[in-house]
Amino acid sequence: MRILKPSDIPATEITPREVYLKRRQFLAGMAALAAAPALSAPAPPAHGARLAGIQASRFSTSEAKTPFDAVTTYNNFYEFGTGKSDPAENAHTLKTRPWAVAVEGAVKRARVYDIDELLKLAPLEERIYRLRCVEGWSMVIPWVGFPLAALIRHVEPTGNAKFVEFVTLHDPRQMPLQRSSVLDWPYVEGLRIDEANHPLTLLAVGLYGEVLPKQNGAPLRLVVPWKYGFKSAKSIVKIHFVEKAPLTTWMKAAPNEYGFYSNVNPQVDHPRWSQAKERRIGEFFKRETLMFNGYADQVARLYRGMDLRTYF
Ligand SMILES: Nc1nc2c(c(=O)[nH]1)N[C@H]1C(S)=C(S)[C@@H](COP(=O)(O)O)O[C@H]1N2
Ligand SMILES: [Mo]
Repeated sequence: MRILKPSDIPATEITPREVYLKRRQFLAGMAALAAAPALSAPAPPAHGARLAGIQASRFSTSEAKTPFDAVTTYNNFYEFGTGKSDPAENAHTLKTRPWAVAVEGAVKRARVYDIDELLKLAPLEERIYRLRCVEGWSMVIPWVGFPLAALIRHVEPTGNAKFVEFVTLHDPRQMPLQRSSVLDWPYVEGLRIDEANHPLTLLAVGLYGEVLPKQNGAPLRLVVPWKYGFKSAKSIVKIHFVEKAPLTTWMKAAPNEYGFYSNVNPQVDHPRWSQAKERRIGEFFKRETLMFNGYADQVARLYRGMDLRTYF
């Protein structure tokens, strides 16, 4: 996102996925001819355990889903590398059991949850959401999870809980890029309490009916479909209720480029590129980006009276 100069941007970031996959296959084929045992084609994406008892949701889009193999091989998860295929290749070192999530701060019932308790906290739903990355691509992903509001109800926030901070695991033995300073670790994101309580805000534990693949943020990640993808913190170990807006990782990295709200907004450009259009992964022609990523009917009221150029 910020780290790469245009000249450094790998082809995977600016090329439609089919094109680069074909190119990779071609290059792999050439390499195989040159050094047969040394290189092989990339392994197909691994499938996980099926999740049981998933209910459909009225919040799902009917748009065509992005194929499983694209959702699980074209990722942003800088803890495992900055290239789109790095997370799928490297995230196997992440250990997702046992996994504890501390829910703390301005709440009456702070506690540490085991991930398997969280899986039983509320009925699991399938939510087919659009995901719009700030880089200009988008996908449609059938998440499995439950509303964050269900967890918030359990811990009973106090009047001082104005914001919620989400913190990713910090363990350089499991997350190799945390030995580098490419970002200020651990990855931190945040929401205003009303955004966190909004019925669209999801804690995801799966996708395509299966346990969440590691590269997608196993075992627990946030999904906030009307905001740019980077708000959706992966592999969460702490949910912290606070009085002041958390300083997020991307605000620290480039405060003029990434604000706290980060609502998808085709009218407010990133300082270095337009946000008016997006490329849906798997499609050739660009689409118009929709206000609040198409969720304006549900979320515009949260921002009534706010200047979205100031609060970007
Ligand atoms: N911990 C962590 N969470 C993260 C990221 C990251 O680098 N580290 N990348 C973000 C970005 S930029 C996007 S677009 C989404 C991508 O989610 P996906 O790979 O499951 O599609 O994850 C977000 N969550
Ligand atoms: Mo992103």
